[in-house]
Amino acid sequence: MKNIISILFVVLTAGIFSCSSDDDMTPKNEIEELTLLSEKQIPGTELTLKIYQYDQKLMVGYNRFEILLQKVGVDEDFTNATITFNPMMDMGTMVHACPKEDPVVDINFENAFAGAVNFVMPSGEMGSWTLGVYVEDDDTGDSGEIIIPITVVMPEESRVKSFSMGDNTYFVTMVEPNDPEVGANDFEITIHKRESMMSWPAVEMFQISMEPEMPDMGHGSPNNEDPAHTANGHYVGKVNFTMDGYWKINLELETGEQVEDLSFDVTF
Ligand SMILES: [Cu+2]
Repeated sequence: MKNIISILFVVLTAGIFSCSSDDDMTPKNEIEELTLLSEKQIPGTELTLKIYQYDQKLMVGYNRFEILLQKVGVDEDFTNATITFNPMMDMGTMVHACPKEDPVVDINFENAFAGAVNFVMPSGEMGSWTLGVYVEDDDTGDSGEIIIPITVVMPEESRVKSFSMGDNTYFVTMVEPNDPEVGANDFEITIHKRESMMSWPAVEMFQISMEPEMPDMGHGSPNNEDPAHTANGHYVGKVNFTMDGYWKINLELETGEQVEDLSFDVTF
């Protein structure tokens, strides 16, 4: 019976694909294929904004965004602007921000501003998040901000770790692998310092060594590349998963005389 169903499925889907027009063959790099978070006019300016998120849900971790601007009445993307992200969590007795990368015109999509926000805790009873997007029109000098209420959820496996060293608290966020597979995967983390509730600068000073292991099977893997700092607090290397299952990626972060050990779980 199972076989018949799977054959039927193959025949049916083959039918669907053979009937489809060329329109369905558009490459997967259209910005509209991302998830539209909000579309608004920026108060005090002649600009409208569309902001897209990469994943269906915003998560505790590294979230990428793309922004398109247009002048009202002009059917063309506008790029002569400066955009600032203001992520804010209201916890009742206090508010705090989180690490972020302000949007800049990027090569991912033509005329789109690419940015990111590292949410450090989920929305819930503890508090609620908003994402402020402040836009300055560099032609006219006009500026304004929109505040978007958002919901941030916790992923099944944590992608943000924090630790204290000296007087400082640091936040380590796993950016890649996002979609792990057997073989060599890009490995990327960001490191930020909580300077104050509102200021979370990137940190470039760590030397990192990495050792992936399968704790249930008692083995690691060869041919890994320790993450090294590239730019803006991003550290990039390679992690080699020799099989699927539960992996623990052990990291040793070192600066000066101080060392901190932490790990990320990856199951696929
Ligand atoms: Cu909070």
